[in-house]
Amino acid sequence: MRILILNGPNLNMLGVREPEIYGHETYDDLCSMLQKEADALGVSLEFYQSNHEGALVDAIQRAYGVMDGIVINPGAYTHTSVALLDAVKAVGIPTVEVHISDPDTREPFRAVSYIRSACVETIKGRGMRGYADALRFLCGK
Ligand code: CA2
Repeated sequence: MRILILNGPNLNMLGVREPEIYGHETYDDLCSMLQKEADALGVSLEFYQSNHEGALVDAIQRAYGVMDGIVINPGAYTHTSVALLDAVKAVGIPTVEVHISDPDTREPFRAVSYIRSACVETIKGRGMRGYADALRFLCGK
């Protein structure tokens, strides 16, 4: 089983600022933690992070016919991007939406998620652990 771990804008800044919201762990810490989880589950991961909407759409399209699942934290594009919604619908790959914080309890504009309707599950407010939970969900564990 092959899973794409996709992160959107500013998630490469994890651990650098706003630790009260996003914690102290870095993007590299996140990837290491997920790789260990994947090894235990016997699945193969590919990691990709971009600050650019089109690059994220390209990554979703590249996954077509190659990946069995996608774990995506679209960052701020969650609340704006019809293009990411359409890309996930277009490829038809089971996709889990993850958020480190719980956007529904923050500013009202964060309560809107365009991508949610194309996702098989949404996991929010569990910190980085949410990504591992998403991985296990896709593996049926
Ligand atoms: O809670 C989440 O995971 C979010 O997807 C994170 C996005 C935010 O726009 C969403 O509403 C919720 C922002 C990611 C920015 O990450 C930062 C990391 C360190 C310092 C500043 C921002």
